[in-house]
Amino acid sequence: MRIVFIGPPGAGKGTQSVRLAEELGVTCLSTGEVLRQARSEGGEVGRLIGEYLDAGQLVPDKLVVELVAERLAQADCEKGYLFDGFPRTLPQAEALDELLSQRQAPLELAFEFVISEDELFRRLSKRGRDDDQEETIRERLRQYAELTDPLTEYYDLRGILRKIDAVGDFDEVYRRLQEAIWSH
Ligand code: B4P
Repeated sequence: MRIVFIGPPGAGKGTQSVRLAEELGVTCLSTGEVLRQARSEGGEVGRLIGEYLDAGQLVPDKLVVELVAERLAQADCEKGYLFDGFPRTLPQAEALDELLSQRQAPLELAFEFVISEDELFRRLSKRGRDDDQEETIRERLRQYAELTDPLTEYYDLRGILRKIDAVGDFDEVYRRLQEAIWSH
């Protein structure tokens, strides 16, 4: 299967994607993880990426799309994949469509994680990653509303959007994802 997860920071995309990808036997790709890894490797690109992450801003589309294109070309993506946190902007969604149309393998499902801001703050302040400071979380939420939220309409118009209530314990949210997949 070919799936993308869309949702605000802290909605639980990363938490759910690993288990779901394993159950479906597809490759799980988190652009957040890929970017944090690139930062930890250092160098000019790593330093630049780190600046965006620490400011709670999205990394420029061109850079992210290049990383994803490289990853998609690897053999393990042939069996399907689950993208966690990609695409995050309309240009990224269009670039992904372009890459997939070359492979004649369009996306099948786009899950939108729906959750309140209060719950997001509660979760992220408990997690305490470098970019989980209050001011950075606010900026990430602002970027989400401005740049990522419009993607839901993009996928809804195609009939592949499924909204998932992301409030509840881990197993409950996971069951909702499974049900949406079974009824697909
Ligand atoms: P990501 O790594 O994608 O992380 P996230 O949005 O903060 O969190 P996620 O939704 O995965 O939440 P998680 O499961 O961890 O992005 C980080 C940054 O990378 C972005 O801000 C951006 O700068 C950059 N980036 C990534 N992709 C990009 C792209 N395509 N373009 C440009 N920039 C990009 O859960 C959060 C916490 O909640 C955890 O502690 C978890 O334990 C807890 N939790 C999860 N589910 C729960 C539940 N059901 N109940 C209670 N707690 C729960």
